[in-house]
Amino acid sequence: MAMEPQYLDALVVGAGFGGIYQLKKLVDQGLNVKGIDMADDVGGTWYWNRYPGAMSDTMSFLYRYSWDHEDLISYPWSHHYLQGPEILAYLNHIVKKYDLRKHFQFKTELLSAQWNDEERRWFVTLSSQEVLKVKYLVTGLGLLSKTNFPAFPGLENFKGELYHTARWPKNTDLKGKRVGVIGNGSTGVQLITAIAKAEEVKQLLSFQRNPQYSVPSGNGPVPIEQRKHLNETYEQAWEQAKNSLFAYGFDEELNRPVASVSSEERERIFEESWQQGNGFRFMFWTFSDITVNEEANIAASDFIKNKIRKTVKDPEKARKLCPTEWYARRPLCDGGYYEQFNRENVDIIDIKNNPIVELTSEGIKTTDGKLYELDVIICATGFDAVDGNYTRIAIQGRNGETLKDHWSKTGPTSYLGISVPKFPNLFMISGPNGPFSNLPPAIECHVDIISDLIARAEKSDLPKAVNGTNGHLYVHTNDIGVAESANGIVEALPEAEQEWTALCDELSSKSLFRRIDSWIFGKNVPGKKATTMFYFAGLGPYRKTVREILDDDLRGFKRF
Ligand code: NA7
Repeated sequence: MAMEPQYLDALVVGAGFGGIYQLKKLVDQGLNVKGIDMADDVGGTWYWNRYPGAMSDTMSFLYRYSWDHEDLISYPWSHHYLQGPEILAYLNHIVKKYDLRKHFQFKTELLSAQWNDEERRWFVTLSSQEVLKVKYLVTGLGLLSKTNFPAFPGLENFKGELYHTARWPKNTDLKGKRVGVIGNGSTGVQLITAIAKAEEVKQLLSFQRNPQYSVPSGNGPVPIEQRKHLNETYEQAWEQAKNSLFAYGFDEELNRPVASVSSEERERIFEESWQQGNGFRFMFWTFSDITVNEEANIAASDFIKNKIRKTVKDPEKARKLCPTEWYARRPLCDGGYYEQFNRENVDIIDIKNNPIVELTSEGIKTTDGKLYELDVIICATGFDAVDGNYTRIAIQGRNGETLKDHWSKTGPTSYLGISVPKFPNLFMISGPNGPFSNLPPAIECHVDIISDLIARAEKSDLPKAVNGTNGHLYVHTNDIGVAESANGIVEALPEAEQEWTALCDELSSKSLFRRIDSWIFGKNVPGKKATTMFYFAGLGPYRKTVREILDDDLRGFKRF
């Protein structure tokens, strides 16, 4: 039997950094709102990515919300970086502190959402069989959330354990096992380092297609004095981060091309950064042109390759670990990745020259006819990033067009990374062409904008939902005439989306990142349309631009 629809002001999808903050904001704004997540608890990315070594590579003091000063100065953390479980604990702490759990419904998936022009609401179907009618649909589905699980032939034949890092099961035991890891991006590098260091596995083979550039993270305990100083200057620290390009806690170098210094000075600057640690710092604090100038890029790559050769004792392993592409993927850092290959039980299998042919019952077979016998295969193969979670759900705007349809010709697009024409009152947290930066402050910025847009829509007097007899909050459409109301809608104009898309494209046009097949330009998943996925001018300029748009009576949006 079909369930009675439940009327809500807003549905927030996702219980990660974005969903938690969005829910809090809308509750604070007096809306009746519900949050859902497929997982059985909060955490989003950090709920799913429980693989050994999972860590944020943003400094701990900036990998959190900025809006609770008391919490910022009192919540404990010990190291420069946070491990996955610490981030989960932090998010749980925030949910508890603000009593948000009661608004969330877990193990619940958004199946479909259809805009209804007559009622001016989203009709939403959930996996729980519930049907909701909501004014605002806010999606915090995660940039890196839908897994990319390559369809290797024979996947089903492997009789050992087969995992994807972003669906890591609880209580996995790798002791004494022969483990193969496919993929060596951010995740693979962290995983390989952690598993090798734990010294539990019998053998660890990294099935590597393209070697990556990684620099030390510089992780370690935070001295008490440093924390004390931070607590005294936290507001300035956020101010700096939010107005910088990537919000990683340093001022990016904007005026020092590699060619402007002597080779000795260049080495000194690279070495200083290497000693200090952090991938973003190495790429963006040292010089201003590593990602846009070929010679500068080669200088940085050569520095890292020399470090690899010095670190890895076996020349053949070192050769395999030295990248051959531009240094133009998301910058990585590690806690001793290259060092792990000095262990006898850790090796690299070059699957660029000898690709994987199939998985057999025993392990992985490559084109050179070799069969690598394994007990566990771990796919650290990344994500169908940014739009992957949107195109798998039927989100239908005006005229029945889905987001997938809308994006089928151009690739994923939006206005400000938030709003899409013909999808009224749909607000994406970190949608396509949002700012490329440390995620929590970017997410926070999106949530603040969305909350502002919703507050403005609310001012246009849509009737408030009322308490129903069944305990739900709902509105009787017929009683109070929602269908007749012409207010409360915010929607991007098509030309605003086109201009924003063209701007994002232009901003990345000179970047060497575009020449690499990575998720940042949608080039990591077979069949996916390669396109610009981010606004690359930085978080600071993004925030300034958005502020101007909001102050200019919502330029690029229509309201009705
Ligand atoms: P990434 O960065 O997309 O890395 C995925 C890795 O998996 C990378 O080494 C890929 O090789 C490899 N891969 C993907 N598909 C295949 C197939 N079919 N065969 C062999 N190898 C494959 O994902 P991560 O999870 O590491 O990181 C994603 C982001 O999360 C990261 O940037 C941070 O922002 C957090 P390739 O390089 O394409 O040759």
